Amino acid sequence: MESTTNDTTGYDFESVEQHWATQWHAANSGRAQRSPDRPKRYVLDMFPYPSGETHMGHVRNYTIGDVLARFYRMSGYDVLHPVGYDAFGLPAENAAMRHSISPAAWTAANIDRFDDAYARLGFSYDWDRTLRTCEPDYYRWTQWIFLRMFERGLAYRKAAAVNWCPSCHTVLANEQIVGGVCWRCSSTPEPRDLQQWFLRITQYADRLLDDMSELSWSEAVLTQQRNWIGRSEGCELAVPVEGSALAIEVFTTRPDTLWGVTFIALAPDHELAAQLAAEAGLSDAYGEFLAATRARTEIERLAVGGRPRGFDLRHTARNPITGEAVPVYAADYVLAGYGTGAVMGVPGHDVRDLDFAREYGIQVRTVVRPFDGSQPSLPYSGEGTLVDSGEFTGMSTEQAAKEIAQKLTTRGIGHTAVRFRLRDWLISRQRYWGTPIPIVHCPSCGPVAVPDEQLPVVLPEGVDYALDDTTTAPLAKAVDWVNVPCPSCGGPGKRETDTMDTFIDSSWYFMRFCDPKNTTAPFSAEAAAEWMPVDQYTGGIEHAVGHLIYARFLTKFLYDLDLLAVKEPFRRLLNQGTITLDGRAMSKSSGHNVDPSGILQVYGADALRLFVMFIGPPDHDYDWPRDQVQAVVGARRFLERVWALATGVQALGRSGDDVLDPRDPLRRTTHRLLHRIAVDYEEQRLNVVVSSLMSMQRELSAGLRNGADAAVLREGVTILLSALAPICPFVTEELWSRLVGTTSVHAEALPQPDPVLLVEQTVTLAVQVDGKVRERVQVPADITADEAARAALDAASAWLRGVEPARIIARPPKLVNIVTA
Ligand code: ANZ
Ligand code: ZN
Repeated sequence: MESTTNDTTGYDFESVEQHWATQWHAANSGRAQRSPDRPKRYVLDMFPYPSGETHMGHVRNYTIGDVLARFYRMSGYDVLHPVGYDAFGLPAENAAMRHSISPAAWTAANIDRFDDAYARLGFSYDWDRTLRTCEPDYYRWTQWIFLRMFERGLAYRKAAAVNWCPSCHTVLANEQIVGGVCWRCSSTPEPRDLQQWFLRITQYADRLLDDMSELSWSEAVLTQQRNWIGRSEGCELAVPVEGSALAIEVFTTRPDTLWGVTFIALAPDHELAAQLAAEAGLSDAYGEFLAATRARTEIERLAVGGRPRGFDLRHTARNPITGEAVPVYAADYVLAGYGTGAVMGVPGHDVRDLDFAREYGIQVRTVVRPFDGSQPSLPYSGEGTLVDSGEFTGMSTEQAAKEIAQKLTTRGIGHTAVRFRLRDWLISRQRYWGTPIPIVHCPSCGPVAVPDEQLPVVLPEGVDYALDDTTTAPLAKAVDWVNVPCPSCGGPGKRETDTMDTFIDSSWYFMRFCDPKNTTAPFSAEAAAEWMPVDQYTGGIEHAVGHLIYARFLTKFLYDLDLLAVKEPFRRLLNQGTITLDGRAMSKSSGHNVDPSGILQVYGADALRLFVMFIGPPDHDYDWPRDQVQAVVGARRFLERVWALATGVQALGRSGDDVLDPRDPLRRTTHRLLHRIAVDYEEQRLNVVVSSLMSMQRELSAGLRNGADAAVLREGVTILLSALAPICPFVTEELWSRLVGTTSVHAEALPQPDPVLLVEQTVTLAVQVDGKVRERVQVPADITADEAARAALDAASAWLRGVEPARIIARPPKLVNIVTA
């Protein structure tokens, strides 16, 4: 490869970066290829959503991924490092309405800009594998996967009370409601009763939980997933209703509190509730209560300390263990979709039951006391000893729970049960810019799958996607597209007009990257076997429960279809910290933003990459300095010093015989730093890598000034360029081409440190106590004063007998004197 100029003085990053970016792009130098004899690493960043401009968060995220990909390539791995675009979604549609261009055109224009920016930043993607989820040759396979689920009953349609976001004008999945509001626009969702499509992720709840043991993810993310899946072990028991043949099934995790039950509560939507109301002649009033309940979202209804609303059903139920009669209510804090949709109310020990009991004047009992026997303040939900609980009085809660469950089972009125908090995934969206759901509704056959050979169901163009105030999807207005014969009976059918949640598109893209041009399947099992799983996945913590659960679910489903040999998609996960400005998240729309393109223009891509790696551990947040010029200028200066060093060493010329002295101190320093750098890359301490590279440059530059051996300097600079190459690909390539020639630094293996040079030299340290030599210990020759003092204190502990030293005089590495008086 040819270098740009022969200029050995000035570092002109602009021409260097332009030159190499063009060359790499033309050669697609990031191309991924598998060779049977080499290990692989699949390095992936959560792919971008192509809105407006790239921002600093993108730069950091994608630089981390690129640095790791380049490091693995130089460490002997076959690397797959692809990029694509999560190109469907609401923002495109909203922006398109504002600027009156089509969402497709708006998206395509953004993608072009992103591509340019990424090439400019030197990201070493395999550009032949790029994909866009909004293109028919991608979403055809999203539809194909949906149909495989539909055939297996894993995709189904049902009427449900769902959360409607009035400003996004679509329903939301549970995962898209964060802190009670819409994840995207922060509006409060409204409940609506709608026919919607769901994916039966609940069928995978156990596996999603169990397989977490295979994952090298942060405990924070694993905990969030565990809580989201929410496995509860408890007991289901039948509570008979008096004067009726009916029994209410309740689910409880605390059978030990059965003596504290003072009411039974049904979810308002529970069918028994309406039935009991009817029996009591209260149907009209109940209808009103139900309507009022439905006007509140689950989030409002579940708020602790809120005012739960109930309806007295004028019935009593019999506690199956104590035989006591208790009133039956419908209560809006009881959810139809969890457990059995009915609870036994224990206000003494459950916070929401207590809120409810206070509201309705229901008796509150204490049946558990802390182990110390004290009177607890209520509700008391901790462990303890049972009181006023018949034959179980005096028993521990744990023991009683077991024995009572046992008793219920033998009497045939209950059994142990496991319940999950996870709900099925609501995937239909009433918006235009998404993957069409490949279903035709037929008045006689019901929902019918579009046959595979008719895929893709192409999203029609020219649709009026302006929003009205109904919940009807824009596609309903595309009459010609909607009306089609039923694939099954040939009668008049209508296409499904909802589109899919874009989180489906992003739940399988990483598998498509293995085989992006496949026209007969989403990907071949062989191609997936070559690259899956993703070895290193990088992206924001905000995806801890949405995307990462969905992606795990689809992976398991495709595993079940025998398309994949792995059950988990992402082996190692890195959640990069967020970049803020004045402590607030950056946002383009409010102008509270740092635009990378300005920095790129002034300092170049290498300096920006170096800076974002240097700012701190990849998983830590970082507040962007107001005085960003000063900050990035430091990175730039370092590169200028590397440039001066390399060109200075080049000017020394070849020294003839390159015999390298294994005892040369400068060599020892470079090799030791190289050793540390390799370890820190592998452990993703990228900011520490940068500091080591800076030390290496300082040592070598000092060597150059002080007339160190030319061969040693040459070797040192080669090491520095190789080790810096993953972070600053342009300047290292340029200097490499000048100094070493012929090859690309990025195609080279990272040099191995010479083990001989790593062996620590040790010396004998004399340890004095009050001027008398008491001990001698072996210590590293380069021990610091602090380390020497610590080693001395350890060695002399028998002489000190716990006396605090008054002073320690350290003369490393030979002598430490501990003064006691
Ligand atoms: C009696 C009891 C006594 C309860 C006590 C708790 C404490 P987790 O652990 O989250 O699974 N529950 C059951 N089904 C419900 C529903 N559909 N809507 C609202 N709450 C429901 O919660 C299980 C507990 O949540 C169950 O145990 C039940 O209250 C309540 F001292 O039963 B418990
Ligand atoms: Zn039909």
